[in-house]
Parts: sequence; C-alpha cells; structure tokens
Amino acid sequence: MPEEKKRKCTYDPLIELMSYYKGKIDTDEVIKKKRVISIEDKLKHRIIDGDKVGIESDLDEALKKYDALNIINEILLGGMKVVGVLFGSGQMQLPFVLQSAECMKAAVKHLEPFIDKVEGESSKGTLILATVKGDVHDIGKNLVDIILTNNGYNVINLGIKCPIETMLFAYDEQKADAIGMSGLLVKSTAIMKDNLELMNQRNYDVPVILGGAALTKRYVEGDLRKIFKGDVYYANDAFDGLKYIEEILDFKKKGEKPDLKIYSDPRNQTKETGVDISDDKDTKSKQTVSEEANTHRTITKSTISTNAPIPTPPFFGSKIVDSISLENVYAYINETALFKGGWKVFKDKSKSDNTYKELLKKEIYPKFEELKLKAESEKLFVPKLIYGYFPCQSDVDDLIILKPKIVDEEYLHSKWNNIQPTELNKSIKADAFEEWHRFKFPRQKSEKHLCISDFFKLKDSGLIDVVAFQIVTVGEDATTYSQKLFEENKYQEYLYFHGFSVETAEALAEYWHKIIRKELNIQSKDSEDIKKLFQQGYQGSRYSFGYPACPNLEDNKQLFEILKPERIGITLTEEFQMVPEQSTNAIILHHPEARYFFIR
Ligand code: B1M
Repeated sequence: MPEEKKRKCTYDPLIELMSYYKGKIDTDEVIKKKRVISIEDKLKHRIIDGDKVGIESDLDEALKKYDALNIINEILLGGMKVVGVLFGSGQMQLPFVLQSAECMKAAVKHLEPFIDKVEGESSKGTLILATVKGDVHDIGKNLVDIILTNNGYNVINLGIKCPIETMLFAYDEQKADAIGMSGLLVKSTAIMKDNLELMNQRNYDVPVILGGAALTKRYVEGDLRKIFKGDVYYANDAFDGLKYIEEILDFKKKGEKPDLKIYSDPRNQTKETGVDISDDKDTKSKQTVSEEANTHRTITKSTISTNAPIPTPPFFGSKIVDSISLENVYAYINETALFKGGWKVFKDKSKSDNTYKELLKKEIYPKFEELKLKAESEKLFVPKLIYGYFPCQSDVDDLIILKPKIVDEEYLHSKWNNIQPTELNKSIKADAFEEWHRFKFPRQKSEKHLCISDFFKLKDSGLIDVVAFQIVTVGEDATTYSQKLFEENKYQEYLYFHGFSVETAEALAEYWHKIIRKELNIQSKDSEDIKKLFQQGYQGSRYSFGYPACPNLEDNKQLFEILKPERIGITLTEEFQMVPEQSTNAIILHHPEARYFFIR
C-alpha cells in the first residue's frame, strides 16, 4: 500500500465541525456557500447533510490519500459523531439523522472492497440486539441497529419475540461485547427481569443495555441493577444506546469495571413494577402501575350516574366493513402523534417558531402528502374492520356480554337479525339472553374509584345496556413494505412510512368510532374540529385493551371470540398481540361521563 494511503487523519473532525455549527443552524444554502472544499470536509458534510448522491467519486478521491478504514473511522464516523451531538442538542431531527445514516451506509458499502478483512478489525465492537420474547415491536430496536451500525459497530439483529437462549447463543457464537434488549409492552419489562435472572444463574455477567417505552431509568438502574451480576444500562433512545456501547467498550479496552451507581428516586418510596405506559413519551408523563393495584381490597364504588339513557344501536351482533375510502381515514390522522410521536420531529428551545414552521412546511407536510398518495396509488393500505353492538350488563367490576339463547356459532358472528334493537328493554327483556363473555376490569383504588363496568347498567337493575366493539387494520402489506424499506437500508423512508402506517391504523379506529357515535345517535356532542376529537371532544369513550383503564392485554382473547377478526385476516399471537402490526381494537362506551382514566 502506498505510504500516502496509510496516513492517518490528523485533525479532530468533531471539534472542527462543532465550532462550525456553533450557535446557529444554517439553511442548506448557507451551509453550501460556507463549505470548505477539502476532501475530508466534503465527506463529513455529506454525512451530516445526508447527501449520498455521487459520494462514490469523493470517496475515490479520499482513497488516494487514506486507506478505507481510516476514511470510515476518522472522517465519516467523525461526521456521524457530529450528527449525534446535533441530535442530542435538539438541532437535528430524527428523519435527518436517518438520512445521514443512509449516507454512511452507502459510503461504507463503496469502501468495503478496499478493506482488508482482518477479523474484528473493521468494527468497533459487537452488540447482540433483539426485541424480547412475546413482544412484536420492531421499529425501536431497528432504529438502534441503524444508529449503531452506522457508527461503526457490528449489530447482530435477532428480530422480534426473541428468547433469551437465542440471545445468549448468539453472544457466545459472535464473541460479542454486549446484549441489547428492547420491548414496548409492560410485560416485556418483566421478561427482561427474567432474562437477567437466567443470565445470573448461568453466570453471564455481560453488559446489557435495555430500552423501550414501558421501561424507566429507575426500574433498570435501580431495581434491575440491584439483582443483575453484570452491568445493566437504561437507554432512553438510540443515541443513549450508542453512548452506552461506547462506554462499555471503553472500559473493556482499559480492562476496568465501571462503577455503576444504583439509581434511587427519593421522591418515590413505594414499590413499583417500573413501567412507563404514557401514550406520549415526549411529555414524559410517567404512569406507574403499583403492585398494590392488583391485590385484593374492599371495593369502593364510583359515583358514575346510573341513569344515563341507553342508545339504540342499528343492529346487534357484528359486521365486516371492507370498502373504506382512505381519504375519509386520512382526515382522522393525528398530526401531532405522527410528527412528534412517530417521526420525532419537535420544536426545541433553540429553534424559533418560524424555523420549526418552515421545517414542517418544507419537509414534513410534503412528505405526509406524498405518503398519502403513495399508499393509496400503490395499494399499500387495505383498510378493513369488524365492529358490532352487543347487549350487556355490569356485575360489580365485571362487564357481562350477553348473547341470545340457543343460537349457533355462525349466527353469533353475524348480525343478529331476529333481535330488534328498538325493542330492547321493552318487549325484549333480560331473560331473552344468557351470559356469553365476562370482562373483569380493574378499579381505581383511589381518586374516583372508577372501573369501566361502572358505565353500564347493573345486572340487578334488570335493564340491558349496549356496548360496541371494533377491530381495525390497514393490512399486512403495510408491514411487508415497512420491512422492505428497512432491509433496503432506506432508513428515513422506513421511519416515515412505518409511523404513517401505524397512525393510519389509529385514524381508522378514530374514524369508525365517529361512525359508531352517529349510529348510536350520540354524535351531538362531537366537536366540529377533528383535532379536538383526539382529546375526546365527544360523548363516550374508546378504550383499547392494554391501555391504562383496561390494562390486561389478555382481554384481546375474549374480544377475538366475540368479533372473530380472523375473517378479515387479523390473528392473535400467543402473547395477545395482533398481526398485522398495523391493527388496533377497542371497547366503546356511550355513557356521557366515560372519559380516559388510569388505574394506579
Ligand atoms: Co400501541 N401500545 N397498541 N399502538 N402504542 C403502546 C406500546 C402502549 C405502551 C401504549 C399505552 O399503554 N399507553 C401499550 C402497551 C401497554 C401494555 O403492554 N399493556 C400499547 C397497546 C396496549 C396497544 C394495543 C394492544 C392496543 C389495542 O389495540 N388493544 C395495540 C396492539 C397492536 C398490535 O397488537 N398489533 C396497539 C396499537 C398501536 C398502533 C397500531 C395504533 C400504534 C403502532 C404500534 C407499533 O408501533 N407497532 C401504536 C403506538 C404508536 C403506540 C405508542 C403510542 C408508540 C409506539 C411507537 O411506535 N414508538 C406506544 C406508547 C409509547 O411508546 N409511549 C404504544 C416509537 C418507537 C420508535 O419508539 O419503540 O420506544 P420505541 O423505541 C425507542 C426507545 O424506546 C429506544 O430507542 C428507540 C428509538 O429512539 N429503544 C432502545 C427501544 N429499544 C431499545 C433497545 C436499546 C436501546 C434503546 O438497546 C440497545
């Protein structure tokens, strides 16, 4: 190799670039004008700007001066480091971070043939990464994979629903440096604990990084750190994951053990399961489920009115709806949830309102519109749903779903044509029915002592009430297309499309809830502003199983027996999650006092 090629880069790209960005965010035009033209800077700016078109010729030029590994480690990763700092300080949004990662991937691909394959030399370290057993959530883990891979780490991504044995096998086989576990479900936090306990038993005191919406720092670095013999870290986002793997490798290199502190929060002394089930992670409104909530206690009833009128549904039983206009559904997409929750595009303190509005106008809204058209024209979404109305009564904390006596299975999963809803509680009385299903809902142990069953007529009243259920999906193709984008390293598009597809599923649920209110003739309280519907600007409430007022995901099983959504291609996993991923279900209450509430 010519001497020149072996030369190391001599300046610190991070310091140079941070001073370049200091105190301002420039527009693309200004950045371009200011751009210094050394090949090192050209490449770094390409990474920061996510500008991969034509990067090959710049890389070829750099190859005349440096060897391929040096270009990656000193120049390109220097650019990625700046991206990380800009992201951490809120100056760069996630979609643009992913654009940079895409550029990095393209650059590394071009340089790969020039790298002499000496085992272990081309990567900074290896992480085994997986979503834990029973959990199907993919995107969070995949974002971690993208960020780490494109910062020079070797990530062995084992996918979703991954048993600990598979992770440990991969760890041994790959002689990895750490294990990363991801999971969005409350149950996943318990699985993570089980995994660490099993690792203790088998003497795997390896570093572990944990991440996902249901976790809290206190749980991981407090409770789990106490029980696990190895080092365990809590990563709030993908860049936290990067920070910790760097730290782990640093200590490993030095042959030292980090002195990890046990996290303790003096404000909260009660024993908690350590879950965060807030819907909007950004508000950080953490909600914890106390173990006490599940123990036996004296029931204190709420003061929910028992006199609410019972609406008349258009039919009893269930019905399939499979011709739904996407345009109608799109109108119910919650832009805040999509832009901030899904795409992670925020206005932070360093930006003026105008800069943020400009970003939305120039990048985000056009993307949103493009995706709407694409999904429609390429038939990436096939919205379908099953919904229905059912006679019901409450029995303390339970909600009893009734069915007509002596009918066959097939009849139960169709419209019950021999029951006239207008005759309910008139000529049709409770003795026309028998118990079909029973949902056991938890009750608040303080505050208003609410329980979902309080919003329905009591069995003792002799009256029959009405409950609606729905299961909606935008179909399997949305999942397949998301996966394709990830596999093709189209990271930014992956984030955009996946977020858009799941919010479209949620929009379909919102839209159909509106139809149900209309059919029950309780729509007079509906806000005219669709955005206000997202804050329950209507009569009644839509609760999804697994959410705070009805936290038992297992209830999905009974719901499936009632609606039989297999008829529209939705199945339930053994851990009660729905396939396709872009699906959601709900129990719908008509009672005027029904609002979201938390079981603490
Ligand atoms: Co639902 N959902 N959802 N949902 N959903 C959650 C997960 C929930 C916590 C909401 C809540 O209760 N407030 C709750 C689970 C609670 C529980 O376990 N009981 C829940 C529920 C109940 C459900 C349904 C069951 C409701 C129902 O229909 N009955 C249903 C299930 C769907 C199914 O089975 N297919 C459902 C449906 C849906 C939608 C389809 C509408 C939609 C998409 C779901 C999806 O993504 N597959 C949806 C959404 C959007 C959410 C929330 C609001 C956001 C999830 C998300 O996409 N986050 C979520 C609540 C929340 O997160 N606050 C919720 C974005 C993603 C990039 O973040 O995965 O956290 P995340 O990854 C981050 C970090 O956590 C970290 O880095 C990542 C990137 O920065 N990280 C790591 C993650 N893993 C890491 C590993 C590391 C390091 C960092 O190691 C190295």
